[in-house]
Amino acid sequence: MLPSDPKLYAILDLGYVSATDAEEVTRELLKGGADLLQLRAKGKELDLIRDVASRLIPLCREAQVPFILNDFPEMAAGLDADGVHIGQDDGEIAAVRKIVGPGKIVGRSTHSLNQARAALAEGADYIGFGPLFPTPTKPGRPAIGLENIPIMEAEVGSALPAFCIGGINRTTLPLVINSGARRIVVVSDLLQAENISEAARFFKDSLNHS
Ligand code: 3NM
Repeated sequence: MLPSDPKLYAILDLGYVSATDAEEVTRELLKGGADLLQLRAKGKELDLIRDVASRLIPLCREAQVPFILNDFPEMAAGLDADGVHIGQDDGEIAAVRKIVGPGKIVGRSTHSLNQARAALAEGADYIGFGPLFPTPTKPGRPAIGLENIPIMEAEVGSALPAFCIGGINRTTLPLVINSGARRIVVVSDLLQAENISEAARFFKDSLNHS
């Protein structure tokens, strides 16, 4: 189940963190107040992804933070992950939900207002909305900017948790919050922080006080 008012969604991206460091970094993210944790491992071997996921799930469970796997609904089901995150080209929510099973979280990336509306209509549990800014974590995807955040929050974010994503860091955060974002996903700024738990705490506190 999703937490009632999630603010900070952290992604453990194996493009930034080695499989060896995954548990330590996850502990830091959880300590800093991440409300959801996703494992993202583009282009990695399935066995490696399964191994890392199986080591992170108990940590998340102990912290009562949902563990979400990026892609691979079958693997998510097999590992009893709390949910799965899919992109625009990964099929229908209902089909994915059938694979991961009842009570599991299914989230969708959206890159425009219309995609956000469509994800709500088809029954996503939450959405990502971005990238707000160009970001090396997802190269080649055009930034959608900040101006549609209030419309997205009013139309979609009032019905399900909507996480703004893409290029959000401790410098851009005030701009993002002032544009109306209530929930965010952060990848590189957290994973590259000198003190990951303190950085996470900074994002979380800023969102809580906004
Ligand atoms: N998805 P960072 S942007 C994984 O817009 C991802 O759907 C995006 O990483 C989307 O916090 C993105 O390092 C990368 O910019 C976010």
